[in-house]
Amino acid sequence: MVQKADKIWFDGQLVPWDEANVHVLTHTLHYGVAVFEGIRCYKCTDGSSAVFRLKEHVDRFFDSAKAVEMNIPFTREEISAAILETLKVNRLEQGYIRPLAFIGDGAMGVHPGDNPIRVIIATWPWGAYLGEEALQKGIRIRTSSFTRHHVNVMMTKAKVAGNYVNSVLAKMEAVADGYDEALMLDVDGYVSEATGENIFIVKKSKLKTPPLGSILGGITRDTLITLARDMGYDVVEQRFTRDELYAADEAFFCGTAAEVTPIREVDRRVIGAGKAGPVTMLLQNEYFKIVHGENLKYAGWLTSYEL
Ligand code: PPE
Repeated sequence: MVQKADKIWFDGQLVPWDEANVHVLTHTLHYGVAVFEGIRCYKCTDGSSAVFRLKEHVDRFFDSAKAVEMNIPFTREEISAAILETLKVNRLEQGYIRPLAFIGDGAMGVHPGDNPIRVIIATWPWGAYLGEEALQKGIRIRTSSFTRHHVNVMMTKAKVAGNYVNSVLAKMEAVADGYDEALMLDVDGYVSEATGENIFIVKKSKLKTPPLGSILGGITRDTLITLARDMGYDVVEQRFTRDELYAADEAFFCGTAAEVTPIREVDRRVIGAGKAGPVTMLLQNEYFKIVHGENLKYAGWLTSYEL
């Protein structure tokens, strides 16, 4: 169960958690057109709290809305300020932030007509997405029987609620079969991403991640590409197949929620030494330093707030 906070920001007002409700004829509930973000804030080593890459998340929120022709009735600055306000009112030192824009009730039928575009921002404490142990020991995954969206079937660069039916099906299948997460292939059979994470492989100290085709352009992916290159690693954005993944020295998933999660087994094949790899753990360690404000080189990615 999600841990309740005091308030949810709803169309410009802070309303009590239990009163943040919608009508059952909310258009999005029927047709799935909503856009959302997932953002983390961390308690920093100096005792302050900070949101990680707020600007990039808010920009992607508006880019997603544009892709589905949704006019968010607030500016980027208003949404950013509302996120910080919601964190403060909920006194959240560390956790997760979920902005969501959706189509309200009014007209029914596929065309949303002039139905209002409504926006909420919820926050809650959220620990390790795939469990603390996963971050240390790595996870076991399987290739999904569900294919990732074709780029002309869904707006894959947009974080659209309806896109996630595909993720939910893949995740349920993987968990029911005893795996931690699903690996999704694109329509051509190349490795795409997971249900809520991007993927990297490491071979001979070189990193490879799928290009921006069918995948969500992850902000964590971008963070790790920047970080790895700054640390002197070669990083390429290139398609690869599942057998290349099987033969990798290391593999890991990344995302706001999943952070940097090592993969130790894929489709019953052990990856590398069958535990979190050294490059993966080095990057994970650096990532955690950055989000906790311990690496001033990347301080520009943090937006501090006072509680
Ligand atoms: N791919 C998908 C499909 C995805 O949903 C995410 C984020 C990513 C890649 C990584 O993107 P980024 O967070 O910008 O690095 N998934 C979010 C949703 C998790 C959920 O269960 O809800 C997240 O990590 O917040």
